[in-house]
Amino acid sequence: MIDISKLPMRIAIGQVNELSDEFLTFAKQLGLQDVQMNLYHLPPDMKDTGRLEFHDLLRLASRASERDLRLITIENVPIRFYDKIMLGQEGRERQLENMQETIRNLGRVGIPIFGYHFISTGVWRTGWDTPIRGGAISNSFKLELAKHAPLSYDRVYDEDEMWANYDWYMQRILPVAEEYNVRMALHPDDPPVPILGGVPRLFRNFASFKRAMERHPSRMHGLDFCHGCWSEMRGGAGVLEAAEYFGTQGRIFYVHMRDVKGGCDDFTECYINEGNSNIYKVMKKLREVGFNGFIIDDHVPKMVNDSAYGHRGRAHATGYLSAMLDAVNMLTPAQTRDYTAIPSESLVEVHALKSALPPPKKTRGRKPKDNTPKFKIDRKAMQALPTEPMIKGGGRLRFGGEIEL
Ligand SMILES: [Mn+2]
Repeated sequence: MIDISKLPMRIAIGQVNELSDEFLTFAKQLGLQDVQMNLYHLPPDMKDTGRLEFHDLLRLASRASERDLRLITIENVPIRFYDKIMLGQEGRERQLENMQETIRNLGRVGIPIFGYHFISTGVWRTGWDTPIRGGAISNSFKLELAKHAPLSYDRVYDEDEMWANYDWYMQRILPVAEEYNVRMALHPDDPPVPILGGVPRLFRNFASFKRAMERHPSRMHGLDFCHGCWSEMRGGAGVLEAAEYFGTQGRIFYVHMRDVKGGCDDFTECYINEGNSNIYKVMKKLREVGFNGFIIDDHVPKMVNDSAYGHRGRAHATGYLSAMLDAVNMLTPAQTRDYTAIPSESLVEVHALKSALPPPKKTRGRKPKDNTPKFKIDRKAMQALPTEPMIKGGGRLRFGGEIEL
């Protein structure tokens, strides 16, 4: 498997559930090397067995590598793969076996990160056609409208049992992630409010992430730092502190970079450069703390004549983030410590760790070397596999009409 601890902080693209030729070409044209996939919905040509199968993942990884791209992360599986785990219902043992096998399969194929969430009722919005700058289409959330929604399940769940369910899952899945070297990256609840539809939303603030990371302190456990959600949590305040706290500990595995206007009880998703946060300051902070994962856009506004995938909105966001990365790379020295090598037991408070950091290296006048290794699939190993029809390229990109985590 690729040693991702050696990669630089970089921009990637994804939020697709199939690797069409068009998408891969788009990624190449944007000058990127990493692609992420979001399998919140499975594409029709992927077997639905209640888990992600080795052969399906291998085909996906090889499709990317054929274009000299790395399939760096699979984010999400359909909620029905682990809803009983999240809710502590009968049948969770079977789902656990499938999730463990999914992690093993990611490891066997060499996909180093699995993005996950713990939101059995998914992302909530109250407006899906909210006009923003220049008439672009976005989405919005008002708690006032959502709080009277009927129960999502048969009863109201309480926070303690949701934590018990989470702990039960982590205690059983992380040892497999350790064994197979797959990093599990936790996405916040979106929107990060205490409860919706009778189900508490655990990962809605700094304290809950701190608790999750401290109770399950594996090197393979970290954050999918959804900047949009962190911005929703406190109306932008505290984003930098959270990025610093978890980033310094090496626990931010990747970043969803989008922004909103407003706080968790009333917000609208917006263009990347008009939200609560100063994105330059966030990128600078990530670089300063030695973050060396990837950053992708997330949800983007639908621009004039945009595609279902949102190519125009994504080209804008990705171009903006690429330029911002160039700027911070020129102006901000990165720490060079390999944070991923920090043993779990020694994860300590941010200030203690910071004092142990080497001083920033001066990079003025020198171009940083790109040591990015190339990721290739072993074709001999592939030929030895049972033959199954390959995924046909050029399929339609399905995301965009519906919001993903
Ligand atoms: Mn997100």
